[in-house]
Order: sequence, then C-alpha cells, then structure tokens
Amino acid sequence: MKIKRAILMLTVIALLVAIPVLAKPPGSLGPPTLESIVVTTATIDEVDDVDVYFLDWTDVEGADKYSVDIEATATYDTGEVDEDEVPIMATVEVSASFGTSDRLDGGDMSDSDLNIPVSDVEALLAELDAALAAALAAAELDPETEATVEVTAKVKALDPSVKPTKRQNNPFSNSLPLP
Ligand SMILES: [Ca+2]
Repeated sequence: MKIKRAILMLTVIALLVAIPVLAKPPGSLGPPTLESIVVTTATIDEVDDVDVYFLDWTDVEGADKYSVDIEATATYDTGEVDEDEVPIMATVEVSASFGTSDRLDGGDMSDSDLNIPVSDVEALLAELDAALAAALAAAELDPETEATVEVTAKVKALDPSVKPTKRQNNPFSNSLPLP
C-alpha cells in the first residue's frame, strides 16, 4: 500500500516538473507568447463567385490576428538508390503567407478563419512546377519525371501588442492538407 502511494506521488511530482519544460519547445529563441493552434477545417467553398479554400482553426486567447502559411511540396525519385537499394527521393518546396489582416470578407482580423482564393494556390503550384523543373534540370534528370505534390496549410497566432514585435516566436499549428 505504501509503495503504491509513493509511486503515485512520484508521478505527480514528475508531471509538475514536466509541464514548465514542455511549455518551451527546444531550440526556440524565447518562450512562446501565444499557444499553438489546431487547424480543423480545409474545404473548397465559393464566395461571390470566387472559388476559395475555407480554413478554420481553434481560437487563441490574446491573438490579435493570424498568419497562414500555404506550403506546396513536390517529391520525386532521383533515380538513385541508397546502400539498401531504397530509391532516394528529393523534395522541392515553395510557400506563401497570408494573413487575417488582409481578409476581404468583412470579418475581423482576429476571427480564427480565412478564405484563400484557389487562384492564389494555383499560382503557388505554378511556382512549384517551375522550381521542380529547375531542380530536375540541375540534377540532369528527365524533365518528365513524375512528382507527388502535396499542399498544406499551417497557422500561427500573432499579438503585435507584445514588445518586441519584430519576430513573434509563437508556435505553428499542425499542417493540414488542402483538399
Ligand atoms: Ca475558428
């Protein structure tokens, strides 16, 4: 009986010690000022005859506005294999940033959602195509080499009232694939 209680107490102490450590991700420049976000929704919608990706995420207390990064990644086979005969893959990535302060839907910049025009994402994919072509050419690979393309969105909360404001060290959300 006594042993059980001792183990329980040790567990409680371990939790108390672990929490402040977990609050600061390793390698960060300072403590994050705002908590991270979970992006819950990425759907295609139509607003005023314009096709948009509708992104929705969890509210963050104290957030003045939010920044959304769209990342497009192409993964391709380099035609080479490692020592275990496993094909060596390479990736090319491009990204674009959007912010709730640029929203055109009449909402508030602190609203935790955003419409991003599909045409903006298509422009990013065109950029990715060009970057992929350049990478294939540099590696002297067949320009028709097939690539797997994934587009994801991630969000972070911003609070410009916090000084210094130069680079806000808030954590990014999960990366949610766009449909
Ligand atoms: Ca929301």
